[in-house]
Amino acid sequence: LPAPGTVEFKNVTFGYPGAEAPVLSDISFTAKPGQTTAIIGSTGAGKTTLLNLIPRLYDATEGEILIGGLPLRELGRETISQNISSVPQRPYLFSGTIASNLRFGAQEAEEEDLWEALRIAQADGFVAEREGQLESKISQGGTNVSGGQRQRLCIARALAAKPKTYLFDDSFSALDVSTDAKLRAALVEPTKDAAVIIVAQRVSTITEADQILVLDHGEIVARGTHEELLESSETYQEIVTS
Ligand code: DCP
Ligand code: MG
Repeated sequence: LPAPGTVEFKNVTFGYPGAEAPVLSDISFTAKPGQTTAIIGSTGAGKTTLLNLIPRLYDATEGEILIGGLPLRELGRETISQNISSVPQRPYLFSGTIASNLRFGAQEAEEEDLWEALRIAQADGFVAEREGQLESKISQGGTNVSGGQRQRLCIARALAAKPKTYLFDDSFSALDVSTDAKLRAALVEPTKDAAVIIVAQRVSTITEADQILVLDHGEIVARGTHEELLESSETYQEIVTS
């Protein structure tokens, strides 16, 4: 079997229920542990839809998705949530404390583990400044923290769960360029044995990725490293220069 955490798409097609045309067509790729797979493409290309198939928010219409070589459809909800952490495009926080939000996928985590996750996510500074720190209250929907803080708390939550597969949907775009760079540098060590799939808007976020998939109208129109795509893909060149 492929290593745990490996995500394989085999000829996956998906259409939203009731829609005529599929949103994703014949998607095939493998995201391996120890590697970063980046997905880039214009708005509406199907990036979020593709990521959402992995924790089974929807099931593929055709084709197959395998996690660690096992069909996704045969894995239980619990196995999926224990092994895959997803930072959604619109990250959400629950009403409760910062600690309870961070322990969502990691009930057993010690306070020290939570602080470590916050440090990696570049969120320790503002949490330390809040009255009550880890015990400070988050209001319903997380409206008493800023968008960028919410995003970093959700990244910390994903890290605290120590999954084998990380999904980041445009998780770095609300951060300023310098925080984005610091966060991604800090992520290298804790995610080094995991399969990391990143949807990005900024090319600078993904130039180091092991493979980049260029998605256009639900199809992978090019794939390769940043250097390879600069040579081979007009769509990628357009994204880089836009
Ligand atoms: N779509 C839909 N029903 C949904 C979600 C999306 O019909 N519940 C449609 C809208 C788009 C297509 O699917 O035509 C792809 O949407 P995505 O959200 O997957 O697109 P991206 O994530 O690539 O776009 P963005 O960069 O704006 O996040
Ligand atoms: Mg999206």
